[in-house]
Formats: sequence, C-alpha cells, structure tokens
Amino acid sequence: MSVQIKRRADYKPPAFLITTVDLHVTLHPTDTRVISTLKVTRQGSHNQPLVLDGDNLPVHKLLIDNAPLAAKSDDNDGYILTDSSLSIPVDKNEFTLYIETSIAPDNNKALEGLYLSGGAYCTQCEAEGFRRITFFLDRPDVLSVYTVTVVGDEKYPMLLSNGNPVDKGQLSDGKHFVKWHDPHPKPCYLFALVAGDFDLLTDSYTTMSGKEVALELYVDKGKKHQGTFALESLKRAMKWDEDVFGLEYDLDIYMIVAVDFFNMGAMENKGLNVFNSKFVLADQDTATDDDFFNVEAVIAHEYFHNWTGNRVTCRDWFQLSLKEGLTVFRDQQFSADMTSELSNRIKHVRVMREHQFSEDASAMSHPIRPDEVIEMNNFYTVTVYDKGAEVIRMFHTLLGVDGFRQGMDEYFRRHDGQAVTCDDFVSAMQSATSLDLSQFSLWYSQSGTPVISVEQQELENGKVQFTLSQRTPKTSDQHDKQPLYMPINIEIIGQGGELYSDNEGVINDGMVILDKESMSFTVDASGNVLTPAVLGNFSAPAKVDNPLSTESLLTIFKHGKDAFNRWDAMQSIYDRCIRELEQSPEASIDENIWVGIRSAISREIDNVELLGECLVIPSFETLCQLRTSVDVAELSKARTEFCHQFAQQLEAALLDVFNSIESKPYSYEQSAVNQRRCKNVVLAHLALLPQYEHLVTEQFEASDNMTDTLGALRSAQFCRKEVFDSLMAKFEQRYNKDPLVLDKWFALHATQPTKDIFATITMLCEHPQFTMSNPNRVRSVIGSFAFYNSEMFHALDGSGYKFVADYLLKLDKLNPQVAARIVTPLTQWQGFASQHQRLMKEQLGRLLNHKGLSKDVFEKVSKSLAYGAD
Ligand code: B3K
Ligand code: ZN
Repeated sequence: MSVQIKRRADYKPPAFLITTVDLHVTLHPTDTRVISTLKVTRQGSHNQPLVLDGDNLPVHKLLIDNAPLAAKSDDNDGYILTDSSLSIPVDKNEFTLYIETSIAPDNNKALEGLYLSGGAYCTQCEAEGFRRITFFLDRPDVLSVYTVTVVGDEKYPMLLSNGNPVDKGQLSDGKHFVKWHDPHPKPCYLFALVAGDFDLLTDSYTTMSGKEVALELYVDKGKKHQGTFALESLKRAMKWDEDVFGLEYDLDIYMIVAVDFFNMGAMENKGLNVFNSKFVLADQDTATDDDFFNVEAVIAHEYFHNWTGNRVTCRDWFQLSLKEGLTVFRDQQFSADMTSELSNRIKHVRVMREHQFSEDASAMSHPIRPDEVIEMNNFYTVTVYDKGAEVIRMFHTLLGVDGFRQGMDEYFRRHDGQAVTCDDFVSAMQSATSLDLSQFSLWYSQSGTPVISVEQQELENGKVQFTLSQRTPKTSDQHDKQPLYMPINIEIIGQGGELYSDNEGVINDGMVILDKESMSFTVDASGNVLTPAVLGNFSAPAKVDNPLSTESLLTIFKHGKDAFNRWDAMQSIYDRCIRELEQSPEASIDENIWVGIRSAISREIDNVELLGECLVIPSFETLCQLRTSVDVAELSKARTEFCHQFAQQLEAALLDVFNSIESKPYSYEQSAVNQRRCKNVVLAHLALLPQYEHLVTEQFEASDNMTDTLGALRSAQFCRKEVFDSLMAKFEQRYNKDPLVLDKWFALHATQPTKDIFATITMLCEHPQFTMSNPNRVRSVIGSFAFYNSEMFHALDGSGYKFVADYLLKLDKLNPQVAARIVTPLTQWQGFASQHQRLMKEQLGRLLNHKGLSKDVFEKVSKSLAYGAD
C-alpha cells in the first residue's frame, strides 16, 4: 500500500488564499449539487497552478472569471483532475473561480464530509472532510468569509449553516432555501450544514456587553424535554468564559444540533455546533450523573473553542494541541468550578494513567505536537488532548492565575483572526512571566512519560537528604530524551502529620522545580520518620517511583494536606496488595492494612466525596501501566482476589457507609452526586458477598434515576448469574426504544468475562437497535469488549483478538475512523507477556495483509508491527 507521510517540518505557506466562498448546495440523497464560487488571490510572485483538494469529486462545470475551462487534453491546457486533487492552470493574480460538483450523502457511511443518516443531512469537516464536499484549499491556514445557500425538500424544514440567516424562501419546484452569512473568516474545517426535521428549544443569553444572543438547540422529535440541561449548561459556559477569561460570544445566534450518527463527541463549527446526541440528551430517567457531567463538559468545550480554536486557529494540523490541549484545560477548569475540584482532578488523572501512558508506551507514541502523520484523524489522541491539557495546566501552575490570564489576553491580542502555532502560544505566555520558558517548551516536542524517582538518605546530625531525579524512557518515535522542566508539588510529612520545610529553600509554596536530571535538598528530621508525598495533584504528567512503606502511605492518607495525595496514597496501597497476590495467590494481606483502611473509613465517613474515590480499586488498565509483561489471567485473578478480601475484611465498615447514606429523591447537584457515587462504589464491594445480593435488587427496584439503576446493574455483575440476567432483562424491556440508554446495556453485556461472550456479542449485534453504521452502537459493543473486557479480549486461545480483527475488517469498509479507534487495544501489545504478544501480532498481521485496508487502520497497525524492529 502506498501512503503519504506528512511532516511538520515541510510546512509551506499557501500559494493562494481564498477570501470569500459562496456555496450553493441543493440537497439530494444520491445527487447533491454543490456550486462553489471562490474569490482567489495569489500569494507572492510565482506561476504555480492553483491546486485544490478534492476527494473523488467530479467536475461538472468550471469557470474562471466566467470563462469556461475544460479538462486538459492534447491540444488544450485545461484542468487536471485526480482522485485527490484538481490542478487549475491560471496566470491571473486575482480571479473568481466557479466549480460545480456533486456528491452522494446517502452512500457516505464514513460520516465525514456531507452525509445523510437517521433522516438528517449533516456535515463533519475536521480535519479534512471539506474536500469530500467540494474542491478547496483544505488546510486550516486558509481563512475565508462564507455565504451559504442550502436548498432542500419540505421534508427537511430546517436548513442550517454557519453564521446568521440572511434570506429564505420557497422555490417553484416545491423546494425551499435558507441563505446564511458568517462574517468571521474561518478555515473550511469549521464549515457546517445540517438539514432535517427537529424539535427546537430556544433561549437567549445577554453577553457582558449587553448583546442579546439567540440560543437554539435542535434535537430529535419527541426529545425536547431531554435538552434543557444542555441549554442551561451552555449559558453557564458563556458566563464562565466572560468571568474567567473576559471572552464574549461574537454572533447573534448560537446553534447546537444533536444527531445520532456521529464519529466522535461533538464539533465546534462556527455558530453551529454538531453534537453526538449522547452529549446533549439528559434527564434523570435516562442519564447517569456521569452523563450529566459529560454533557456540561462537552457543551462547554465546544463553546470555548469559539475563542481557542475558531477566532485563533491552527496554522497546520500538527499544531492541533494549540486548540485542543488549551480547550480541554479550559473545560476542566470550568467543570471543576461547576462541580468539584477533587473529583475532577481524579477523573482526569485516571484518563492519563489508563490511556495516555499506554499510548506513550506504544508504537503510537508522539509529542503533543506530532512531527509526522499519515491520517490526521488518528491524531485526535489522549496525548494531543489530555497530555496537551496537562502542559497548559503546568503553565497555569508556573504563571499563577493572574499571570496565566495575562498570557491569554496577550495571545488573543496578538493573534485574533489568525492561524498560528504552539510556539506562538508559548511566546504569548513568555511575555507574561519572568521565568525562562525555553526548556519548558520541550514538552511540545518530546514524547514519552517521564519517571520521577524519589530517594531519601539519612545524613549525620539528624538531617535527611531527599533526591528527586527524572528519566524519560525512550519511545517508539524518539530514542534520546532530555530533562524536562517540571513543577513538582511536594509535602514532607512527619509521623504526627507536621509539615517540614527544607534547609536550602528549594521548596516554595509546596513546590519544587525539577529541571535537570536530579536535584537534592535536606530536611532536619531530628529523629522523626519523614514521608515525602511527591507530585501532589499530578502537578506534571509523569510517573513516580517513590518506594514508601505501607505505614508511610497510610501517613499520607491520614495527614496529607492535599486531598489528591491522600487518594493517591490509597491507590498505591491497593496496587501493593495486588502485587503480593500476584506473587503468591495464597498470600494474606497484612492485617495493618485492613486496620488502617477501617480507621480511614470511620474517620472520613462524612467526607463521602473523598471516601467514594478512595474505595475504588485501581482498574485493570491502570494496573497494567504499573507493570511490564502482564499475564492477563494472573493479574485479573489477583485483582479479583483482592476485591473479595476487601469486601470480606471491610464488610462492617462498608455496610456502615452504605447505611449512612440515605437515598433521597433525585437531583443533579454536587452533594447528591457525591453521595450516590460513594454508595454505588460501596454497593459494588458488598455485592461480592452473597448475603448482600438483596441490596442490589432492592436498589434496582427502588431507583428513581439512571445513576442508581445502572449502579445496581453494575453491582449485579458480581451477584449470581440469574440475578444479573433478570435485572438486565427488565432493563432491556424498559428501554428497548431508546438506543442511547440501551448502549449502557450493550456495554455491560460486552464487558462480562463469561466463556460464552462471543455468542452474547453476536446476539447483541443482531439486536433490533444495533447497527454497524452507528458509531455509538459499535463503540458500546465492540469497543467496550476490546477496551474493557480484558479477560476475554486477552484470552490465551487468541479468540478475543481474532474476534475484534474480524469485526474491524468489516467495519473498516464502512467507517475507517471508528475502526482505527477500536484497533487501539490490539496495537498496544508491548505491555503484555510474550504469549499475548504473539497472538496480538498475528491478528495485526492479518489486518495489514488485507487488501483495501484504510490508511487510518494501516497507519496504526503498520506502526505497531514495526515497533521494536530497529
Ligand atoms: N474538534 C473536534 C474533533 C474533530 C475530530 C476529527 N476527527 C471536537 C473537539 O475536540 O471539540
Ligand atoms: Zn476540542
């Protein structure tokens, strides 16, 4: 297969710009006509032809300043059309180009470009989907003012595009049209068009300068009541961005459309966001607390893009983290302000440890600003997004709230209306601080997860020397690593909980800067045992190697000032216990640990937020990241055994917590969320003890909300099979008309570690609500199996790997983007024992040899197989 690798170093400014775009789109399922009129200006003096991107598009008509141009032939110098480009010979410096083309949205199952699904026309252009609609300079540094006329049947009463509506009317053939104008120049990836028949929720928001903005939310017919929370979230996001960053909305109307068929979460098209309905629709009967949280977070994320992404956009796609890392950081800060700082931080750190660390350890390792890409869609990764956000968080930590705001103000002052680079962002931040950020900027170019090691050594005269060192192991893409500039949150805690400071004054406000391979400082311990709690609040995206005794970990839990550290100490204790059971399955856990946890529970019984988080045993995926050569069956067995001992040993304490939390009528507000969370975590532990099975069924029957219903169902996974089956059957009967809710049921089935899992999955795929063409369904069945059913996915007969590969071969023909996501667990073989590796590579080999494999899947599979070969 011949593929083209694009490199960041090869960037060249565009040879032409397109200042205005006039699009006229006449919708039809198999013959949508797209007429595009472009004002084109040559950049600089050169005589190159104008080369437009166009993905398998025909040219029906082409005019330059009204003069027709034909295709090139022997005796005529016309345009040259290939399956990916249109080259137009032209010597004018400024001209108007008219091109007529056509597309078939009904045959578009990749859901990129313009597609017709679930009865609505919808577009997705980021990263390079606009070239599937019409010929264009499909790159983010070409900014144009758009005027768009959408023509459609009466069957589609709502015809939407970016900006403000400026005209509408009936046409003689029974069709109607709406014309839109967006005054803000934008790159084509922010173009959007939607046509359909929706229920509409309306509201308005008055901005800080007194401008009234119309808010419109379009949802499927009959779902209006499920849209209220999203609309309220939008207003909270608009207010927060004004309060915290002084940023105001800039059009008269802000529209959000929720659609069922969507490859990812949502898309920030200017003035017309398109959302996966999963991140819009929410009410207490159908959405869990986590769903409500996600709706608010994604609504905010897309809204925040209006400044960080749309007003200031990326020069090229290698700079993606410029908008995504920054916008994720902004949405995280917003969510923390709306809900709780602690549980937000824990949530995001879990994502880093479970998914980003594994990406960095795999063949897909890349810096937050990648250097090489085959398929851009493969780089919307946890590294670019979440590690990118961690890098922005470090700017925030280093510059402080005011310094960061000053840097942001300067960034907008310099770059509003431009397409810029990560270096431009760093330079704006540099203007707001006296710190030298040059070493810090290595975070943009160096991949991999640094490991911080902590050592302590007793010196004479009662002093203890602490040494912090850093090392970044080589990654698949880079062998040589340099020391990074890291802010490290640190607490030195004495046995009685007193905090110590150092003699050299390197700890400032609980923070040290580690900017070389290693650094040391001393503390007067005067005979006291000191416990260093390092990387509090996950102050840098790193792993920590801090060999503390169990007693020290319990000290951190008991006396640590930083709540995050306290949670983290508990996680380390669990990890340590599970390791013991891996080494010897008969081992019994040190009684002191149970005593410590029991007393922790009784001390914190009213602090349900911390308690709820602390009682979560690290996931299988997180444990994998702390180990090498994982034998899946062994690790799962040890984890399961630990969970059983945990429930038995702590039975009385867990029951106390369960009984202390009274069930109240549902409301989505933080204290109630914390209580439900804690209660459901405890229920899952108790469910391992047969005598508490009734608590699970009782909660299921009594529940007035999806959080508790699903909490009961998850716990029922640990009860007798007939209990689980009967509750699952009731759930399915109740929600079988609501595929979005049924996704939860699909996922629960697909993650059951049962021997007959393939029969179950086959049955799920035949369910009337399942369709391979809907990414949400595929993710909930096949994605859940591959990512979260570790025991069966990694079964040593290779059946799990083969099942996923077989499915991906079919899916890849329809939707390469989704296939390339789901192939991820198969490509991350590096952390597993050799018997797993061999079987995983066997399936990767099958995929690679498949004729017609998409470049999306090809890029990930070929890199994975090449890993370690050099
Ligand atoms: N910018 C979009 C993601 C587009 C993904 C293209 N494959 C959503 C977001 O991050 O807000
Ligand atoms: Zn984004």
